[in-house]
Amino acid sequence: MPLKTVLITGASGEIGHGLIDSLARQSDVRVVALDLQPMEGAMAAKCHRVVAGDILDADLIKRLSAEHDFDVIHHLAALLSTKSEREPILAHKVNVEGTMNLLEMAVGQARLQGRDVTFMYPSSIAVYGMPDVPTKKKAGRVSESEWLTPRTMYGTNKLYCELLGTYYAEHYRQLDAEPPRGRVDFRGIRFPGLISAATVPTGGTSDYGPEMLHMAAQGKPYACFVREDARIPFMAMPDGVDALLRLAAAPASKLTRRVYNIGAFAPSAGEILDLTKQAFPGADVTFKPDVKRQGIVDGWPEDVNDDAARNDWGWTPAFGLQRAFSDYLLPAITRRYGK
Ligand code: NAD
Ligand code: AKB
Repeated sequence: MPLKTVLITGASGEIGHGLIDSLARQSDVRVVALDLQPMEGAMAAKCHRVVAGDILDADLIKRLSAEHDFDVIHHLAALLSTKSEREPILAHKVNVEGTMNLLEMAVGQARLQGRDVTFMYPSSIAVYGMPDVPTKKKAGRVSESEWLTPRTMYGTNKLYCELLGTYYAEHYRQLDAEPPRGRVDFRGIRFPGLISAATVPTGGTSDYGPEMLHMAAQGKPYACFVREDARIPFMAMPDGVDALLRLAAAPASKLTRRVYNIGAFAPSAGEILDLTKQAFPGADVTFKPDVKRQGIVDGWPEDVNDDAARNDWGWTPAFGLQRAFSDYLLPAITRRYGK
């Protein structure tokens, strides 16, 4: 079987961790991992090659492109929403210029090799922007074309990069005399907040969900920075990774869109605490809303309509809220912290 070469940028992060684990089980795949941060030994051992470097380093990206023919690129490297709001210029550089560097590399490879290169892009519910809580409640499950009025640098970067990727896939150099021999097959997923048992998030705004659980499991106090009734969609990490792999493998003929919502469950912060307390009755969690971070969460939808993903490529999460806790999060987190 011919080997597929898969590039993962941002490979040392939370999704990268889960994705490398899953890809390592596929014997026909070799992973080239790129991240600013070093990768822990056990993860690095699962990769064909690990490169420490910056997606803004155009020479490095050129070198990687000269050394490998990529079949699939999972472009995960980014600054998340809270960090992006604190450093908006850096966020724009990494999230937009970095993505542009990777798209340029992908289109160069596709044209040179005369075949499509699949480009997977993890977008976010942050592309949505509701003006206030009553509107958010009234909107309910938003579909892909609604409320595309993000209120953060991160959400704005994500929405623009969805458009940029679509341009590279469908209209890049549309005035050229000859049609291209290969294209960038850009595919995006608007992820909800992801909750992993193996890693703890940093720099995001949906972090209160996983932080609450990981702190309770360690017997540490946690002050939740949103209100008890704050509600956004969340998902267990294995489902997030599975979605990336499933969409990457879907036949292009089945896809009616380039960017899809996916949903799993949409608990309030209070409901996450209730489940956390069932497992860790001594959990010391208080609600101390930070008005500004709460404002970001209030701008994100309560839930998403993911009918297109279900119809086109068979999206269906393995974990609902109860099962995510009972069968994935609690056993793995309890093992991790030895409580
Ligand atoms: P993460 O913060 O855990 O990982 C991001 C990784 O990118 C980090 O390891 C970081 O070192 C790396 N990185 C940052 N700047 C870089 C640069 N200039 N060059 C190379 N590497 C760089 O984030 P994650 O949760 O793994 O998210 C991965 C992707 O998924 C991001 O694009 C994020 O926006 C998106 N996403 C995540 C969630 C979530 O809840 N985790 C939800 C929606 C979308
Ligand atoms: C964040 O909070 O920034 C991310 C996301 C929902 O995109 N987890």
